[in-house]
Amino acid sequence: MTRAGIVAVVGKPNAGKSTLLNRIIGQKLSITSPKPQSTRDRILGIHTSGDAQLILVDTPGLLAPQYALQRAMRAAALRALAEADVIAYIVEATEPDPPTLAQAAELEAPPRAPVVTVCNKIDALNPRALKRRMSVRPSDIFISARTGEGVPELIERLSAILPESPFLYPADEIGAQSMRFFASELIRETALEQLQDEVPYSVACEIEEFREEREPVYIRAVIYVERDSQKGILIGDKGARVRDIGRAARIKIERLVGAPVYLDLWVKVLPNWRRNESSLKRFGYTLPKDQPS
Ligand SMILES: Nc1nc2c(ncn2[C@@H]2O[C@H](COP(=O)(O)OP(=O)(O)OP(=O)(O)O)[C@@H](O)[C@H]2O)c(=O)[nH]1
Ligand SMILES: [Mg+2]
Repeated sequence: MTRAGIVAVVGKPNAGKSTLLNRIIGQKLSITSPKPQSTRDRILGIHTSGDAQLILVDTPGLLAPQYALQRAMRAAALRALAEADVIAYIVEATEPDPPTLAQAAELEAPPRAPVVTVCNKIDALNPRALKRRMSVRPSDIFISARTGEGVPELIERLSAILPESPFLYPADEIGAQSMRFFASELIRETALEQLQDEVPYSVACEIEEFREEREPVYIRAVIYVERDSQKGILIGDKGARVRDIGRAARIKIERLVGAPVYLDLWVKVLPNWRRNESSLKRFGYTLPKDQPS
């Protein structure tokens, strides 16, 4: 008898959802950043061990949307909640009194699937504070996605709740998205690392060409920003900034594809793309049907 199903990983921005997905999968599939709102769409990670297969769905942080991209992000999180067999709701150990999932997601009705509340970042608490926290929230699972502490117990708890089912993916599969997608995400992550203030939020990345028949793998990618001034920042003095981003992103992509990569990186402006429905579609974000953009 095997168990398999979808585990939605949800929570407020920056709670450590993507770090947890990567920790469970044992490979970097989802980009992470100290800056909130790094994940913009659902990221699938598959973990098979023993007789259980967890199809983990990392999601954008739950927030009240203010523009079209954030509406698409919220919709992605809500879709994952609706499709889940189990929900892992991630809260931060350093947040004294975290809201319930229904409050954080502003849900009208509680979600259908059972919710496991996961208290992450326990490495950031001293032992006394952690003990106190455990005594006031005894049904939470306490973990550190950063160190891995508590993660095996979490996997066990989630596996036990999954429905009986044959495996839904081959047991050796860990992801379901394309190399193109991962490459564009790694470029965006690098931009998040190297840019400040509002600029990283205005970044989208599009892969125009991805040729892997020969080495080095050739990738032509464009970083889009919303304004000319941002383009100037991205390019930097004599192109230094975009060169640095390209170099750091190339190393990450090489690790992923396991081959040398030539990354041909460009910067272009697509005015106000975050507020524009057709631009969002072009970058692969899906808006909810019944809402205006
Ligand atoms: N100390 C500590 N930091 C952590 C832990 N897990 C994640 N972080 C840090 O928290 C920050 C946010 O992590 P992410 O995994 O990107 O968080 P997220 O919930 O996916 O964020 P969004 O995608 O923006 O909603 C990063 O700087 C992580 O390194 C943890 O267990 N302990
Ligand atoms: Mg994330």
